[in-house]
Amino acid sequence: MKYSLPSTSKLLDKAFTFGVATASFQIEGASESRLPCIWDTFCATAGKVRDGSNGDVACNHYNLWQQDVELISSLGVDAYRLSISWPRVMHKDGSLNPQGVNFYIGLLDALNAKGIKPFVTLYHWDLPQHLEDNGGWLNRETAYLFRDYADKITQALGDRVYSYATFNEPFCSSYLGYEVGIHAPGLAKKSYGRQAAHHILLAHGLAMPVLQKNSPHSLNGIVLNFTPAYPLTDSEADNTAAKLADEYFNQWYIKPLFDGAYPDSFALLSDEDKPIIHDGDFDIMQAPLDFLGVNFYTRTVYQAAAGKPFAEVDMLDAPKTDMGWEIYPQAFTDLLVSLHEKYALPPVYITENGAAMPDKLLNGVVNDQDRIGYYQMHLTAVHNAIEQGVNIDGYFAWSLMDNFEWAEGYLKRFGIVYVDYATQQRTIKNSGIAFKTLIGSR
Ligand code: IFM
Repeated sequence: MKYSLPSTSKLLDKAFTFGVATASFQIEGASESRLPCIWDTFCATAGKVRDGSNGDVACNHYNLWQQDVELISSLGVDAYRLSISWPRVMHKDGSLNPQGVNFYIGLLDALNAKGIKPFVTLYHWDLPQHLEDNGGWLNRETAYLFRDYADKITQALGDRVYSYATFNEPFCSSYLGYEVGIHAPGLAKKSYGRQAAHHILLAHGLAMPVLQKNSPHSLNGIVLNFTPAYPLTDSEADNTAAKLADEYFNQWYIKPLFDGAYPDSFALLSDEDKPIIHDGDFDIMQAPLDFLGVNFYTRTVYQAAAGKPFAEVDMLDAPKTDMGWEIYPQAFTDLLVSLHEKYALPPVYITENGAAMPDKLLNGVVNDQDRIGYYQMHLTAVHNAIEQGVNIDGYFAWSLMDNFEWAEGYLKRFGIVYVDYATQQRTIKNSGIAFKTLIGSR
């Protein structure tokens, strides 16, 4: 079992970075040894998480991290992308929590000892609850508290980190969490989503110089997710709908970082929905990046509709993953090429790509041919983008192992390693074996 790429592909250079990715709340468990976060509260609210589950145990990675490092190493990857839990490493008074910091120091030391480069994300959605109680990302002050957290934790971790990302997917934290409420903290108001996005992008910009000062040798940047928008037909109206959707869901989070402005359709927001922007905010947001992390899973199709700027179309007959997300790898190449054409990008890392599939563990084997097909098509899509001139230096599979999939709880499996939650037994799926073979073949 092996993914195949042209023998001259940049993906087959030893210098290209292959890794696997996770996030703190999704795998760590051990919620009793950290402060509560917004996802603890959300999970405890009836009806918010589909299987009524929470992150109290998850993959018990907090206790099983040593065996997990062996597992990561056994895959032969060059890098491991993890996130730091803010509520694990900081006390309420803003001082560092040595127990939490030591957990990450042990993990980072073990990764480095094995020659695995740590890619660390500082915020993958687990905002301390006491900060949410004070307004969360609607409160401008949270951006400054994030800078302070970034300052303290990066000093404490010293030179152990190969790459820092400030945020994972500002779209999800702001739109899903504050605008439509299907993620924590579960607030649902357009103005909230736009204001939260503004404060998160501000927090990113405030933290970047801190990272460059405290960790000058690491690659410092941000991870954004994109769901490219396609028109249903060639009509001008559908094209306009897709363009507006693209601005609202994708460009909103990248344009301020490179162009120092929101997309033109900002003008379409009512005054009430517009975020409060202070003079100089866009200058802060435009801090130079050492890399851009791109997460890609699927595309969305739009058509024009009466009374609203765009309407999403469900592509009923299209192939889909277990999340119901359309499998459309051409959108990955199109996206990477279009970002390269629109913005002066630094080197790009694909920081997440993968698929949830309805896996079955049978006689110790998960024969996930559907996921293997997904990876094959998307690795090829990345190769094609590189051939068209995009500077891509790495690719991370989402995810190392099955884990807590947010509002879907444990019902959806994204891992290339299967997790039996009753026993915490890990089994490398056939997609993981194929990943290992590809990496080993270089
Ligand atoms: O599991 C998530 C991850 O936390 C962020 N990006 C998308 C993944 C799949 O939904």
